[in-house]
Amino acid sequence: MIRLLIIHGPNLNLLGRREPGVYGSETLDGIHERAHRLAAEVGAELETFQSNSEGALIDAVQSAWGRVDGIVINPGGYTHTSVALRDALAAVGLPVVEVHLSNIHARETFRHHSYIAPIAVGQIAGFGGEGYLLAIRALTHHINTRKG
Ligand code: CA2
Repeated sequence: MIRLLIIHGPNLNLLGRREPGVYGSETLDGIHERAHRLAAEVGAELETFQSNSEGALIDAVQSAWGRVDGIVINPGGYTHTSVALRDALAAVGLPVVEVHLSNIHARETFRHHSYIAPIAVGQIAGFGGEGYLLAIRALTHHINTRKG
């Protein structure tokens, strides 16, 4: 069975409770419920983690090594700032899919650059919570193809 980890960065715990116009009205718990259902369908085991702290996110990435087969990550604002988070992801060497609720390329210029994108298998942006489900499918396919 494939083991996946979804990681959410800062402020994503506020989902569904603030700025629904930008980030949608679905809560993180709602997204997790749908993600767990899909994971069961595609034969994956799913863990989720959210933190507002850069160090805790890096610890979560490091502790994924040897325990999971792939990571789905929405690094939130750290997408555009964190060399350290990118280094951690590169160090563990697991396949990564980067997810953003909003289309970061259609927003302010400072959101166009991602430190994570170059070390990710791919990026999904602009589909709201659905993006995590697309990422689970894409990552599962990627892992199965690589193994097979
Ligand atoms: O679109 C995304 O998923 C982002 O990663 C969200 C980050 C932002 O800094 C990135 O540029 C794009 C912000 C997360 C803030 O999440 C909130 C959720 C609900 C209410 C307020 C903030």
